[in-house]
Amino acid sequence: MKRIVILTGAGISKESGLDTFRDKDGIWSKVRLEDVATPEGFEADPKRVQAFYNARRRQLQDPSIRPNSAHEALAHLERQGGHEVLIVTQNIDDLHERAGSRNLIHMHGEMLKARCLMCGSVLAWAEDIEVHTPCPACAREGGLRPHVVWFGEMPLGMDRIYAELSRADLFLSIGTSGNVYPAAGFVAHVRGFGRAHTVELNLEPSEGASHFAERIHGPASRIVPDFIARLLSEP
Ligand code: BV8
Repeated sequence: MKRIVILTGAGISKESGLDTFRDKDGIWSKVRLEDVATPEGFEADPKRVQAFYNARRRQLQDPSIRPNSAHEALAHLERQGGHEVLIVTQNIDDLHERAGSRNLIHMHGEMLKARCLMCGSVLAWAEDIEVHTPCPACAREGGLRPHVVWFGEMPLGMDRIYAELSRADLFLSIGTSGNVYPAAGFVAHVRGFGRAHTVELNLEPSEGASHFAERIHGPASRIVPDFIARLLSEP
């Protein structure tokens, strides 16, 4: 039985039809992250930020957007029960859940949840959020925002993540460019304990590729199922 911690990023959802951030046609090539993924951007122009997330929330619920074989392989690994599996995702989509993964931390929040700045409620949310949409819990207006972690904000679940990283026997990093911290620092954190095997599975070498003991490059929908099959065939 191995303790396996799996970090995922936008690359695992690319073949499901969701854009990545830093690829040439990625999200940050179309809109400035400072304008739509920072508290300052939200303060300056909440309407623009709500519109940015409303469009992505609607797209995520389009029937054409479905988990791909990489999400499914990770859910199978967890269900198969031979190993302890935790997915730490930077993604705010729900494709891991829809593939069947349960032991999952959304460290950058979730597109299908809203948070009220007035009463602190975190609510499941599938519709658009407008600037004056009232909070269903406290009925006040003007305080609803996407339950998403912006730059400069504290990622979610950090204590549990670091605890699991310190116990890991195997650390996989799938579909992430290794640009955003603290997620990009997880591999160095794990290696500091001198125990876990570390594997990068990505379309191309990430910023942090040199930190990984093993690097497998190619589309996630192919290399992830192959890797999981190999892992499950080991004694
Ligand atoms: C924090 C919101 C303190 C949700 C995101 C100066 C000032 C202020 C802060 C900083 C600073 N300098 C550094 C920082 C820290 C900052 C940071 O790292 N900035 C970077 C840009 C330098 N980080 C923060 O502010 C974080 N908070 O630090 O708080 C703290 C620190 C430690 C402990 C506690 C507290 C908060 C970061 C979260 C920001 N929110 N998104 C949303 O709108 O989605 S970040 C955004 O980037 C997404 O969450 C995304 O997931 C994340 C990472 O991107 P990737 O997932 O890697 O996507 P990317 O496009 O980059 O790469 C895709 C990869 O997939 C590529 O490598 C590609 O080759 C590959 N790929 C493509 N296709 C495929 C594929 N792979 C396989 N198959 C394919 N088919």
